[in-house]
Amino acid sequence: WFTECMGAGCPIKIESRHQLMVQEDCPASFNTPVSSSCVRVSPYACQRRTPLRDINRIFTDAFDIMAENYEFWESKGPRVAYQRASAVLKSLPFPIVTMKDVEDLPHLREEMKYIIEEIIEDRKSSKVEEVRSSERYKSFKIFTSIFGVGLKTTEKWYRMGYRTLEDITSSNCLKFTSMQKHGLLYYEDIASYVTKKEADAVERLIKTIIWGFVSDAIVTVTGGFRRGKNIGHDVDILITCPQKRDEIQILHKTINSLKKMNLVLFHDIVESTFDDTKRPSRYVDSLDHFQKSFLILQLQKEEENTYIHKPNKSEAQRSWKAIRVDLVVTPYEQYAFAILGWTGSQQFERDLRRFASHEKKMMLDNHALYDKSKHLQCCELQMIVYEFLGIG
Ligand code: DCT
Ligand code: MG
Repeated sequence: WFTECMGAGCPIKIESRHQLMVQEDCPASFNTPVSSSCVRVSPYACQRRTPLRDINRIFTDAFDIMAENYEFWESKGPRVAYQRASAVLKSLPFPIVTMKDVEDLPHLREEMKYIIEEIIEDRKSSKVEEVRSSERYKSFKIFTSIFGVGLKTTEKWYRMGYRTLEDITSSNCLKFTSMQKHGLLYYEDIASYVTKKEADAVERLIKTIIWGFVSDAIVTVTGGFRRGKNIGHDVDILITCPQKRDEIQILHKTINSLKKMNLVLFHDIVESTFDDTKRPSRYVDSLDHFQKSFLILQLQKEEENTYIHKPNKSEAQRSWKAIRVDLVVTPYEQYAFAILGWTGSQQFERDLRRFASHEKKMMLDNHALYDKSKHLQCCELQMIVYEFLGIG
């Protein structure tokens, strides 16, 4: 039902989330190279088309490293600025060749243009190389990639003098949470990519289990795979059912079934913290309040499984691979908003919320769309369509 809603007398079909984006004025095709002079780039990611293949990766990788490093220093302003600039470059349908190509782009600060200039001239930026080779960045990159390890723990370990994964695993004085223990146990598998084929296998498994006890449940793979990516770091799955009594039990039942099949290597359930009186959050990066489970599943390898990456040592020896899966259960009436919020990318979501707030005087989160001028009234899905297409 998410894909169809009724307009003024005629049904509006939403084939994909991309229809919510407003097309650029320039009729440029994204398959054919176009010049920078005919492209107008919106400051909002939700008004831009972003091709899956990033033709300016040499620049966006550099900006992503800068953003990550600022995140490691908990400098939110510069982190968001670099993420935003990186997203702008990812949307470009032409390769950056000269500085003229970037002169009119939004969100590009002088220091960022300097990095672009360095890369155009030398294929690399001294500032980015300095960050990339710094001991702190390298250690933070490793520690934060462990499932269950956030910035606070990373900071603590770094201050204690730990630098490498081996330092952590061989330490006698560190205490780990259960999540971290499992993160370390399956580190190589989790740090490597989940392929589309593996995501499809997880989707089939979860659907078979769920439809075994709730035949009308809706199960959708979201995140990067819904955007058409071929690889990801996890599989994000949204679940809902029309009957409230089914919704309440569905997550626990699913995990029990997975356990009976001996497929659960780790799981953690976070119960819903949904409180209607405390919403919406004005913070564009705020998390949602759905019931969810963070899992590590043991996925049996298929015979014909072809790796798009080199299998790591432990992965090559086993008949299974550890896969990170997020299961999220949403109330039926909030499902459309949850899908919108969980499809990503992170920058798309952030800008969608900023766009709603700054341009439409509304507030959007993963639960609803609120009209600020009408005492935070919850709206219907079709309102999203009308508002964002500007046809209300
Ligand atoms: N999300 C968000 N804000 C965040 C993190 C996530 O809005 N700070 C949304 C967008 C994507 C979705 O949740 C799932 O998150 P991830 O799995 O982290 O992102 P992804 O795009 O699926 O990336 P990957 O392909 O690496 O899994
Ligand atoms: Mg994901």
